Amino acid sequence: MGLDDRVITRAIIERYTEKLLSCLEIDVAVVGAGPAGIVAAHDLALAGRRVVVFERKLSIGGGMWGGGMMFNEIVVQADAKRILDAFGIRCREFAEGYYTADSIECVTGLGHKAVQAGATFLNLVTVEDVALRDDRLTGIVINWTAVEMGGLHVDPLSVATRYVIDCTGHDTDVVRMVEGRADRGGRPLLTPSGKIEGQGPLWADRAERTTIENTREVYPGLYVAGMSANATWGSFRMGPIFGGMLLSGEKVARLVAARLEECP
Ligand code: 48F
Repeated sequence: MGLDDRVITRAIIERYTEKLLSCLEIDVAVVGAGPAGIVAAHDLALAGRRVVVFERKLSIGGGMWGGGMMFNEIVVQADAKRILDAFGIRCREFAEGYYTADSIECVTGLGHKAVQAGATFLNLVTVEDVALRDDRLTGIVINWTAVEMGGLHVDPLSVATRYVIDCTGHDTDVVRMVEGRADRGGRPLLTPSGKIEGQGPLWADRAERTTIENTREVYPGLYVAGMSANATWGSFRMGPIFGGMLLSGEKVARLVAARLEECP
């Protein structure tokens, strides 16, 4: 039997439309498909939650592909090795307490398990704004990244969600959007200054520890995880060590799952 181009086109459009329609009212929107976002989505999906990851780029993985300065190996500390093990990602001890893994295996391994756990990924979609009601984050505003790149004047669409996790890394994109609304329908962030505290210089040891501490709610309905947590709460950057990102994704999933259970 020959292949019919019309069926191929129809298959893509119908299946994607089905997928997109299932993403309009969800439990959790994860913004950014770096390592923290992927682990968070995986764990929330396993907990039975409707979770969608919005990623502006074509590829998921964020800053993980390139390891450090394009040397595609990453370093993970002892505390986080069990997460790589759970995802079936191989690593090797380099020195006591330091493990290395192939960054390609890491991104593909994390992504594969997250999709199979039930998380939906919408790549090529940028979160460009937020919806706030009664001092709470209630939704996100999305558009095709190509619209932004092309500078096209096209209105976005919106997604209603019970929680948002900002996993946008150094950008802290969602937190920035909320911060910008403090005096226009919103209120200050829960940070000491009420604003984004900003990212400090490189200090792997402190940064990795504080990433976990800073993984928390920063505005009603909005959590931060991964590098975004440190940039929001004013801690250090960590460079190409990724254990903190994995542990932060795991922690935020636990926190948000608990909140969702409080109000089913
Ligand atoms: O930067 P990224 O990998 O975040 P992460 O999970 O990990 C940080 C590390 O890669 C590294 C580090 C650790 O050693 O410091 O930097 O915290 O991934 C962030 C993802 O968010 C996407 C962006 O394209 C990237 O893939 N992103 C950023 N802004 C938006 C977005 C947005 N407005 N809408 C959708 N995706």
